[in-house]
Amino acid sequence: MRARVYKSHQKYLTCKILETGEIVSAVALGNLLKNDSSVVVGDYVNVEKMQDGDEWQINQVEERSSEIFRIFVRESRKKVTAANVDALVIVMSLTRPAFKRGILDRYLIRASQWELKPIVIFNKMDEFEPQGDFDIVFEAERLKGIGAQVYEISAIKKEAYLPRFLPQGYDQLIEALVGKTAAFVGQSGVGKSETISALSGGEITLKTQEVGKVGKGQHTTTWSELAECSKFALIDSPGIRSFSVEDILASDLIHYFPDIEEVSLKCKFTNCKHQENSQGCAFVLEADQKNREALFSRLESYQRIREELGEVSDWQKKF
Ligand SMILES: Nc1nc2c(ncn2[C@@H]2O[C@H](COP(=O)(O)OP(=O)(O)OP(=O)(O)O)[C@@H](O)[C@H]2O)c(=O)[nH]1
Ligand SMILES: [Mg+2]
Ligand SMILES: [Zn+2]
Repeated sequence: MRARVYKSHQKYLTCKILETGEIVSAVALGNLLKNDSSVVVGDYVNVEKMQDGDEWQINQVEERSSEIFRIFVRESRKKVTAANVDALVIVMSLTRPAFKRGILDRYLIRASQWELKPIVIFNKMDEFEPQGDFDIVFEAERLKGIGAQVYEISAIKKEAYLPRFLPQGYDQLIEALVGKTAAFVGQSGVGKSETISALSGGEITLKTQEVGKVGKGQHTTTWSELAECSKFALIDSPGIRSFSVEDILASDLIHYFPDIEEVSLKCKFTNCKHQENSQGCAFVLEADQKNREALFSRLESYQRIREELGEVSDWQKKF
Protein backbone atom coordinates (compact mmCIF):
# COMPACT_ATOMS: atom_id res chain seq x y z
CA MET A 1 0.00 0.00 0.00
CA ARG A 2 1.17 3.49 -0.84
CA ALA A 3 2.15 5.55 2.18
CA ARG A 4 4.08 8.68 3.06
CA VAL A 5 6.80 8.90 5.70
CA TYR A 6 5.89 11.40 8.42
CA LYS A 7 8.67 10.83 10.88
CA SER A 8 11.93 9.01 10.67
CA HIS A 9 13.19 8.19 14.07
CA GLN A 10 15.78 5.48 14.39
CA LYS A 11 14.54 2.03 13.46
CA TYR A 12 10.83 2.76 13.14
CA LEU A 13 9.33 5.16 10.67
CA THR A 14 5.93 6.68 11.14
CA CYS A 15 3.98 6.38 7.90
CA LYS A 16 0.53 7.38 6.81
CA ILE A 17 -1.26 5.03 4.47
CA LEU A 18 -2.66 7.29 1.79
CA GLU A 19 -5.82 5.37 1.01
CA THR A 20 -7.06 4.81 4.54
CA GLY A 21 -5.32 7.60 6.45
CA GLU A 22 -4.11 5.04 8.96
CA ILE A 23 -0.89 5.93 10.77
CA VAL A 24 1.46 2.98 11.13
CA SER A 25 4.92 2.38 12.41
CA ALA A 26 7.09 0.53 9.90
CA VAL A 27 10.59 -0.83 9.55
CA ALA A 28 12.65 -0.44 6.42
CA LEU A 29 13.67 -3.63 4.68
CA GLY A 30 17.02 -4.94 3.56
CA ASN A 31 18.84 -2.62 1.24
CA LEU A 32 16.70 0.34 2.33
CA LEU A 33 18.63 0.14 5.58
CA LYS A 34 21.93 0.69 3.81
CA ASN A 35 22.24 4.29 4.89
CA ASP A 36 20.35 7.03 6.68
CA SER A 37 19.29 8.67 3.41
CA SER A 38 17.42 5.72 1.91
CA VAL A 39 14.06 6.51 3.51
CA VAL A 40 13.40 10.00 4.84
CA VAL A 41 10.57 12.27 5.91
CA GLY A 42 8.35 13.10 2.95
CA ASP A 43 9.15 9.95 0.99
CA TYR A 44 6.35 8.07 -0.73
CA VAL A 45 6.81 4.39 -0.01
CA ASN A 46 5.15 1.05 -0.36
CA VAL A 47 4.28 -0.63 2.94
CA GLU A 48 3.09 -4.12 3.64
CA LYS A 49 1.96 -5.84 6.76
CA MET A 50 4.35 -8.56 7.80
CA GLN A 51 2.98 -12.06 7.62
CA ASP A 52 3.37 -12.78 11.29
CA GLY A 53 2.00 -10.14 13.60
CA ASP A 54 1.11 -6.51 13.29
CA GLU A 55 4.36 -5.02 12.13
CA TRP A 56 4.58 -3.11 8.89
CA GLN A 57 7.52 -3.02 6.56
CA ILE A 58 8.65 -0.60 3.89
CA ASN A 59 9.79 -2.49 0.81
CA GLN A 60 10.04 0.25 -1.78
CA VAL A 61 10.73 3.96 -2.01
CA GLU A 62 9.37 6.00 -4.91
CA GLU A 63 11.56 8.30 -6.93
CA ARG A 64 11.82 11.72 -5.31
CA SER A 65 10.80 14.98 -6.92
CA SER A 66 13.18 16.92 -4.67
CA GLU A 67 15.57 16.41 -1.80
CA ILE A 68 16.82 18.44 1.10
CA PHE A 69 20.38 17.36 1.66
CA ARG A 70 23.85 18.17 2.87
CA ILE A 71 27.11 17.04 1.33
CA PHE A 72 29.83 15.97 3.72
CA VAL A 73 32.86 16.73 1.64
CA ARG A 74 35.45 14.90 3.69
CA GLU A 75 33.42 11.71 3.76
CA SER A 76 32.15 12.28 0.18
CA ARG A 77 28.72 11.53 1.45
CA LYS A 78 25.32 13.02 0.78
CA LYS A 79 22.86 13.00 3.65
CA VAL A 80 19.22 13.51 2.72
CA THR A 81 16.88 14.77 5.43
CA ALA A 82 13.58 15.32 3.59
CA ALA A 83 12.04 14.51 0.22
CA ASN A 84 9.27 15.61 -2.13
CA VAL A 85 9.21 19.17 -0.90
CA ASP A 86 7.64 21.92 -3.04
CA ALA A 87 8.79 25.02 -1.17
CA LEU A 88 11.45 26.02 1.30
CA VAL A 89 10.13 28.29 4.03
CA ILE A 90 12.90 30.28 5.67
CA VAL A 91 11.74 31.59 9.02
CA MET A 92 13.54 34.64 10.38
CA SER A 93 12.87 36.35 13.68
CA LEU A 94 13.27 40.12 13.66
CA THR A 95 13.60 40.39 17.42
CA ARG A 96 14.84 37.48 19.48
CA PRO A 97 16.99 35.99 18.00
CA ALA A 98 18.02 39.08 16.06
CA PHE A 99 17.82 39.22 12.28
CA LYS A 100 21.04 38.24 10.53
CA ARG A 101 21.23 38.85 6.82
CA GLY A 102 24.21 36.51 6.47
CA ILE A 103 22.17 33.59 7.76
CA LEU A 104 19.30 34.37 5.42
CA ASP A 105 21.68 34.48 2.46
CA ARG A 106 23.03 31.07 3.39
CA TYR A 107 19.54 29.60 3.47
CA LEU A 108 18.89 31.18 0.07
CA ILE A 109 21.96 29.37 -1.24
CA ARG A 110 20.39 26.14 -0.02
CA ALA A 111 17.07 26.94 -1.68
CA SER A 112 18.94 27.38 -4.91
CA GLN A 113 21.01 24.21 -4.39
CA TRP A 114 17.91 22.15 -3.62
CA GLU A 115 16.04 23.81 -6.50
CA LEU A 116 13.24 24.94 -4.22
CA LYS A 117 11.26 28.12 -4.31
CA PRO A 118 12.21 30.24 -1.28
CA ILE A 119 9.47 31.70 0.88
CA VAL A 120 10.74 34.03 3.58
CA ILE A 121 8.81 34.72 6.77
CA PHE A 122 9.61 37.67 8.99
CA ASN A 123 8.20 36.42 12.28
CA LYS A 124 7.72 37.86 15.78
CA MET A 125 6.59 41.10 14.22
CA ASP A 126 4.39 41.77 17.25
CA GLU A 127 7.61 42.52 19.13
CA PHE A 128 9.24 44.51 16.36
CA GLU A 129 9.71 48.24 16.51
CA PRO A 130 11.77 50.00 13.87
CA GLN A 131 15.04 51.29 15.27
CA GLY A 132 18.56 52.13 14.23
CA ASP A 133 19.36 51.72 10.56
CA PHE A 134 17.60 48.40 10.15
CA ASP A 135 15.16 48.77 7.27
CA ILE A 136 12.67 45.95 6.84
CA VAL A 137 11.43 47.29 3.50
CA PHE A 138 14.99 47.23 2.20
CA GLU A 139 15.43 43.62 3.34
CA ALA A 140 12.29 42.67 1.45
CA GLU A 141 13.43 44.56 -1.65
CA ARG A 142 16.67 42.62 -1.55
CA LEU A 143 14.72 39.36 -1.60
CA LYS A 144 12.47 40.41 -4.43
CA GLY A 145 15.49 40.45 -6.73
CA ILE A 146 15.75 36.68 -6.45
CA GLY A 147 12.05 36.04 -6.70
CA ALA A 148 11.53 35.17 -3.05
CA GLN A 149 8.14 35.85 -1.54
CA VAL A 150 8.24 37.68 1.79
CA TYR A 151 5.57 37.60 4.50
CA GLU A 152 5.30 39.64 7.67
CA ILE A 153 3.64 37.71 10.49
CA SER A 154 3.37 37.05 14.18
CA ALA A 155 2.87 33.36 14.80
CA ILE A 156 1.51 33.89 18.29
CA LYS A 157 -1.01 36.52 17.18
CA LYS A 158 -1.90 34.84 13.87
CA GLU A 159 -4.83 36.59 12.15
CA ALA A 160 -4.85 39.37 14.71
CA TYR A 161 -1.54 40.71 13.44
CA LEU A 162 -1.79 42.67 10.22
CA PRO A 163 1.35 43.53 8.26
CA ARG A 164 2.57 47.05 8.95
CA PHE A 165 5.56 47.30 6.59
CA LEU A 166 5.12 44.77 3.80
CA PRO A 167 2.22 44.04 1.46
CA GLN A 168 1.85 40.37 2.45
CA GLY A 169 0.94 38.76 5.74
CA TYR A 170 -0.59 35.68 7.30
CA ASP A 171 -3.54 35.27 4.90
CA GLN A 172 -1.36 35.51 1.80
CA LEU A 173 1.11 33.06 3.34
CA ILE A 174 -1.65 30.49 3.77
CA GLU A 175 -2.68 31.00 0.16
CA ALA A 176 0.89 30.52 -1.04
CA LEU A 177 1.20 27.21 0.78
CA VAL A 178 -2.13 25.57 -0.08
CA GLY A 179 -1.67 22.13 -1.59
CA LYS A 180 2.08 22.13 -1.03
CA THR A 181 4.60 20.27 1.03
CA ALA A 182 6.75 22.97 2.59
CA ALA A 183 9.89 22.47 4.62
CA PHE A 184 10.54 24.99 7.39
CA VAL A 185 14.10 25.97 8.18
CA GLY A 186 15.73 28.65 10.31
CA GLN A 187 17.76 29.22 13.43
CA SER A 188 16.62 27.70 16.69
CA GLY A 189 14.04 29.89 18.42
CA VAL A 190 12.82 31.83 15.39
CA GLY A 191 9.39 30.21 15.68
CA LYS A 192 9.27 27.43 13.10
CA SER A 193 7.16 25.12 15.23
CA GLU A 194 4.94 27.98 16.44
CA THR A 195 4.35 29.10 12.86
CA ILE A 196 3.45 25.59 11.70
CA SER A 197 0.97 25.23 14.55
CA ALA A 198 -0.51 28.64 13.72
CA LEU A 199 -0.85 27.89 10.01
CA SER A 200 -2.63 24.62 10.69
CA GLY A 201 -5.39 26.51 12.47
CA GLY A 202 -5.24 24.26 15.51
CA GLU A 203 -5.00 20.98 13.60
CA ILE A 204 -1.36 20.58 14.51
CA THR A 205 0.24 21.30 17.85
CA LEU A 206 3.99 21.13 18.02
CA LYS A 207 6.21 21.58 21.02
CA THR A 208 7.65 25.08 21.16
CA GLN A 209 10.44 26.60 23.16
CA GLU A 210 9.71 27.85 26.63
CA VAL A 211 9.75 31.60 26.92
CA GLY A 212 13.11 32.72 28.26
CA LYS A 213 15.02 29.81 26.79
CA VAL A 214 15.43 31.40 23.36
CA GLY A 215 19.05 31.99 22.45
CA LYS A 216 20.36 29.61 25.07
CA GLY A 217 21.47 27.21 22.38
CA GLN A 218 18.83 24.64 23.15
CA HIS A 219 16.83 23.06 20.38
CA THR A 220 13.22 22.29 21.04
CA THR A 221 12.54 20.36 17.86
CA THR A 222 15.03 17.53 17.64
CA TRP A 223 13.77 15.50 14.68
CA SER A 224 12.39 16.45 11.30
CA GLU A 225 8.71 15.72 11.18
CA LEU A 226 5.99 16.10 8.62
CA ALA A 227 2.79 17.54 9.98
CA GLU A 228 -0.23 17.46 7.75
CA CYS A 229 -3.44 19.39 7.96
CA SER A 230 -6.27 19.79 5.50
CA LYS A 231 -4.58 22.61 3.58
CA PHE A 232 -0.93 21.57 3.34
CA ALA A 233 1.88 19.36 4.59
CA LEU A 234 4.52 21.17 6.62
CA ILE A 235 7.87 19.76 7.62
CA ASP A 236 9.31 21.01 10.89
CA SER A 237 13.03 20.66 11.41
CA PRO A 238 15.53 21.33 14.17
CA GLY A 239 17.25 24.70 13.92
CA ILE A 240 20.66 24.21 12.41
CA ARG A 241 23.62 25.32 14.47
CA SER A 242 26.14 25.47 11.70
CA PHE A 243 25.47 27.64 8.68
CA SER A 244 28.63 26.67 6.87
CA VAL A 245 28.39 26.31 3.13
CA GLU A 246 31.83 24.75 2.80
CA ASP A 247 30.41 21.86 0.80
CA ILE A 248 29.83 24.24 -2.08
CA LEU A 249 32.67 24.70 -4.54
CA ALA A 250 33.89 28.27 -4.61
CA SER A 251 33.71 28.23 -8.40
CA ASP A 252 30.08 27.06 -8.24
CA LEU A 253 28.95 29.60 -5.68
CA ILE A 254 27.96 32.14 -8.32
CA HIS A 255 25.32 29.72 -9.64
CA TYR A 256 23.60 29.86 -6.27
CA PHE A 257 23.32 33.64 -6.58
CA PRO A 258 21.27 33.75 -9.79
CA ASP A 259 20.59 37.47 -9.44
CA ILE A 260 24.30 38.27 -9.20
CA GLU A 261 25.29 35.80 -11.88
CA GLU A 262 22.86 37.31 -14.35
CA VAL A 263 24.29 40.79 -13.98
CA SER A 264 27.92 39.73 -13.78
CA LEU A 265 27.62 37.93 -17.13
CA LYS A 266 26.52 41.21 -18.67
CA CYS A 267 29.52 43.11 -17.37
CA LYS A 268 31.79 43.79 -20.29
CA PHE A 269 34.99 44.19 -18.25
CA THR A 270 37.00 41.03 -17.61
CA ASN A 271 38.72 42.27 -14.50
CA CYS A 272 35.90 44.29 -13.07
CA LYS A 273 35.53 44.42 -9.30
CA HIS A 274 31.93 45.58 -9.77
CA GLN A 275 32.15 48.48 -7.42
CA GLU A 276 29.60 51.20 -7.09
CA ASN A 277 32.02 53.63 -8.74
CA SER A 278 33.10 51.31 -11.59
CA GLN A 279 32.04 53.26 -14.66
CA GLY A 280 30.30 51.18 -17.30
CA CYS A 281 30.05 48.14 -15.02
CA ALA A 282 26.84 46.17 -15.54
CA PHE A 283 26.01 46.41 -11.84
CA VAL A 284 26.08 50.19 -12.06
CA LEU A 285 24.15 50.23 -15.33
CA GLU A 286 21.55 47.64 -14.29
CA ALA A 287 20.75 49.04 -10.91
CA ASP A 288 18.13 51.71 -10.91
CA GLN A 289 17.73 54.09 -8.01
CA LYS A 290 15.33 51.80 -6.27
CA ASN A 291 17.20 48.52 -6.24
CA ARG A 292 20.80 49.71 -6.34
CA GLU A 293 21.47 49.28 -2.67
CA ALA A 294 19.73 45.89 -2.61
CA LEU A 295 21.72 44.60 -5.56
CA PHE A 296 25.06 45.75 -4.18
CA SER A 297 24.19 44.29 -0.81
CA ARG A 298 23.61 40.90 -2.45
CA LEU A 299 26.89 41.29 -4.34
CA GLU A 300 28.67 42.02 -1.08
CA SER A 301 27.12 38.93 0.44
CA TYR A 302 28.30 36.84 -2.48
CA GLN A 303 31.81 38.25 -2.24
CA ARG A 304 32.01 37.66 1.49
CA ILE A 305 30.94 34.02 1.24
CA ARG A 306 33.15 33.52 -1.78
CA GLU A 307 36.13 34.77 0.19
CA GLU A 308 35.25 32.45 3.01
CA LEU A 309 35.28 29.50 0.63
CA GLY A 310 38.86 30.27 -0.21
CA GLU A 311 40.90 31.93 -2.86
CA VAL A 312 40.19 30.41 -6.21
CA SER A 313 42.14 31.10 -9.32
CA ASP A 314 39.14 31.62 -11.55
CA TRP A 315 38.02 34.52 -9.41
CA GLN A 316 39.75 36.96 -11.73
CA LYS A 317 38.27 35.38 -14.81
CA LYS A 318 34.68 35.51 -13.78
CA PHE A 319 34.79 38.63 -11.74
N1 LIG B 1 6.47 37.27 20.59
C1 LIG B 1 6.47 36.24 19.76
N2 LIG B 1 6.99 35.06 20.15
C2 LIG B 1 6.97 34.03 19.28
C3 LIG B 1 6.44 34.16 17.98
N3 LIG B 1 6.58 32.98 17.33
C4 LIG B 1 7.19 32.15 18.20
N4 LIG B 1 7.42 32.76 19.38
C5 LIG B 1 8.04 32.18 20.58
O1 LIG B 1 9.40 31.95 20.31
C6 LIG B 1 9.84 30.76 20.98
C7 LIG B 1 10.49 29.82 20.00
O2 LIG B 1 9.53 29.30 19.10
P1 LIG B 1 9.64 27.83 18.49
O3 LIG B 1 8.50 27.67 17.56
O4 LIG B 1 9.84 26.82 19.53
O5 LIG B 1 11.02 28.00 17.68
P2 LIG B 1 11.71 26.95 16.69
O6 LIG B 1 12.18 27.74 15.53
O7 LIG B 1 10.77 25.84 16.40
O8 LIG B 1 12.97 26.45 17.53
P3 LIG B 1 13.74 25.02 17.47
O9 LIG B 1 12.72 23.94 17.51
O10 LIG B 1 14.64 25.03 18.65
O11 LIG B 1 14.51 25.03 16.19
C8 LIG B 1 8.59 30.19 21.68
O12 LIG B 1 8.57 30.61 23.00
C9 LIG B 1 7.46 30.80 20.88
O13 LIG B 1 6.27 30.89 21.58
C10 LIG B 1 5.88 35.42 17.61
O14 LIG B 1 5.38 35.63 16.52
N5 LIG B 1 5.94 36.42 18.53
MG1 LIG C 1 10.86 23.84 16.74
ZN1 LIG D 1 31.44 44.98 -13.43
